[in-house]
Amino acid sequence: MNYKLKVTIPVVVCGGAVLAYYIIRRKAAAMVDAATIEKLEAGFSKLQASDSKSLLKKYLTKEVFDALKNKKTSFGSTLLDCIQSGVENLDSGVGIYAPDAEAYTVFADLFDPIIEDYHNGFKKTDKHPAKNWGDVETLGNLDPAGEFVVSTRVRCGRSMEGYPFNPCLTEAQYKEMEEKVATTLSGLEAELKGTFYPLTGMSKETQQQLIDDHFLFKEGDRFLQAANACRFWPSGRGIYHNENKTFLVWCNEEDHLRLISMQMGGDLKQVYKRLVTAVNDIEKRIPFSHDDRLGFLTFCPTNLGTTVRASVHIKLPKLAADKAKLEEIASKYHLQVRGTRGEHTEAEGGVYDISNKRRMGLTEYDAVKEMYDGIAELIKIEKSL
Ligand code: ADP
Ligand code: CIR
Repeated sequence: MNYKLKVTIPVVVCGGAVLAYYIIRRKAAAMVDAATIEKLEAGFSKLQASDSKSLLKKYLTKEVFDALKNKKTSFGSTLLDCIQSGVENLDSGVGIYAPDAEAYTVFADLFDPIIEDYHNGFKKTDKHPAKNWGDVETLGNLDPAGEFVVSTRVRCGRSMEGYPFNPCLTEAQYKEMEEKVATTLSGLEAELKGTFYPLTGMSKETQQQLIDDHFLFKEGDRFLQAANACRFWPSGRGIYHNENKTFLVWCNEEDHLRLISMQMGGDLKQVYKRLVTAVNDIEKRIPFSHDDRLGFLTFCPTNLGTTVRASVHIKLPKLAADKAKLEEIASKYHLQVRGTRGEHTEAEGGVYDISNKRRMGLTEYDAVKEMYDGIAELIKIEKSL
């Protein structure tokens, strides 16, 4: 037997086995495991049997479910990661989150119709416009006499390039991101100058006071928890704010960053101007994830695009005497009504949080203007009653 043959045969046999092993492993990694499929089937049946009013229930048809149940993103996220919040919380309005940015493409058959429904007809063939904050000077004070508007707030969300969303982050990444955010924000100046306060180590009293004063995100949101967005809490979570708490940044709650400008009264121009200055400055210091079609990328599809939610805390006692009527009129102006402590809460002392609903398919300026014009109309109606 010649020497060459003796060596080649085992190498070929061995090489084939290794190749087969890797092919099987890659297939296994690309396949959704049996336990996940079982949970998906159970979740789908639960949703179907329920009277949930969520967009998830509306658009997760049997056809869409079957087309998506075996798919995975390269992060290993499945349809279950997208829908589990809406399955566990049947009172969800939307019921779906993107565990990583790729989910918007892999599970597009479900995300696209939900996006279209929520953002007033933003179709899968549509492209979100380029960022445009517009002319801040053209906005004014919504309620100069201070009769209706208690406070005004404009926020936007940002995801840091190079990091997935909450369900895929490791604890080390959470800490690294918090460190980057704290260091970067320490460079802000003038009115934006402030301090970063990590949630880790914050006293329960301080935390509760910040929540009660509407500055800090709440803890234990069941919609986020079910979406796997609260792992390692409070690691990597925190809040930055300037001295008089008119400019704030949330770190690693629902989104990597929430940039917020707020103050008492109805001076939307001042609030918006402060936010625009801050975002322009921070964008020079941190690269953010942006998609050509979807705009700025966020964990929840309701926040894609501009990510802008401009809101007032407002008292409209006559209009709000009939809550259904208030909601109906608000939706005519593309506005969304929330309770005093935010989404999924009740109004306290007759104070409602009313904001623009859609954030996609229009510019930042137009999203804010939508709230401005709508609130001006609601105040006009309230005065006429
Ligand atoms: P978001 O999606 O904008 O983060 P949430 O509904 O979770 O909003 O509310 C976050 C916090 O912001 C809550 O404490 C809420 O009361 C507060 N908030 C919202 N709008 C206003 C406003 N115009 N004035 C004061 N606080 C506000
Ligand atoms: C829900 O579906 O009700 C929650 N997951 C929150 C969705 C975000 N809501 C919104 O309108 N921006």
